[in-house]
Amino acid sequence: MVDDGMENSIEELNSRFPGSSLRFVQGKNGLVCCRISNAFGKANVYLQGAHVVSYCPHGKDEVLWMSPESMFEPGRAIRGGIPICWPWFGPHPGDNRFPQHGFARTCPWAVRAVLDTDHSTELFLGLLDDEHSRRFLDGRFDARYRVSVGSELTVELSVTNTGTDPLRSVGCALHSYFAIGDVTKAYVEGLEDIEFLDKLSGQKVTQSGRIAISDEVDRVYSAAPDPIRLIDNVKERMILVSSQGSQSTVVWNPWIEKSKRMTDFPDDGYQSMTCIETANALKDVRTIQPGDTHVIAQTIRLADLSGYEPGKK
Ligand code: TA6
Repeated sequence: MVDDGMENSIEELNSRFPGSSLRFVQGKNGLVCCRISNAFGKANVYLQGAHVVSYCPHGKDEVLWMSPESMFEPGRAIRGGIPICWPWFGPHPGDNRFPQHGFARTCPWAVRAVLDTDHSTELFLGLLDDEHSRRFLDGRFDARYRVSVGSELTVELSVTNTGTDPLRSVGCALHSYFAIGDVTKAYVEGLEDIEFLDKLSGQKVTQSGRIAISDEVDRVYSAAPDPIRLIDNVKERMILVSSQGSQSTVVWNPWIEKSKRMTDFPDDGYQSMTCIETANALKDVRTIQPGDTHVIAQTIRLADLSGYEPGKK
């Protein structure tokens, strides 16, 4: 049941939300997908999980990585694109029977509005608490997700506490998978000198220099500098990531062994992707008081490498 009480058909969605740059279509395995296409670019968003699965600025290559082995099964997380990890990041802090990364990414979100303007096409999705969410989160909420396709892509999650008790220790990650030409020729810049938790060793470390990836990387940095740059020397581009409402950034590449262990992830998938995630993780989890709203957002834009010098701000 989606939050407006209606299971919308494709036809109903297209008649309820007419937009010249946006159409609802049948996606994989019967899941509904919203196709956005305007002068700036294209993006595809599945209603399950409010999941952006593709973003292509006009005339450019795909920005987001999608596993060719992602199942696109109802109720199962899609592997790639921008999963919404909410209302916790990682394993549930209190009950290991709960799904990793929360329940928002496997729920059907409702279409609330669409907006076509001269500078962007915006899709507004919503998720309300229900008997399913109350199995995992004792609280009332109204979650709204805005996907804006313009000269850049912005995804913004606004959560209002509609209950009478605080929503405590709410974690989140806009868990973006970025497509790169060759991970051994890509670098992440912008997190220099920032402390991170190395989830593999459990150690706290300070980042020295830019991030080069030559093994499994699973790190939670204790800041969200603006911008973080993913340098791709094969596609000769950089992906710039800016965050709002976040003071923690996750960088993840599963490398060889973990890639093999994931059933919806090709064994060599680690070579062509890296995740940079705008998060509220570890100490950056948030408490949302009754009536208050927390907003977290990630903005993604492409630039070429002309004039780029390694490490230059
Ligand atoms: O954000 C990195 C991470 O927490 C990794 O530890 C890895 O588990 C990844 O998320 C993917 O998680 P998922 O539940 O989507 O397989």
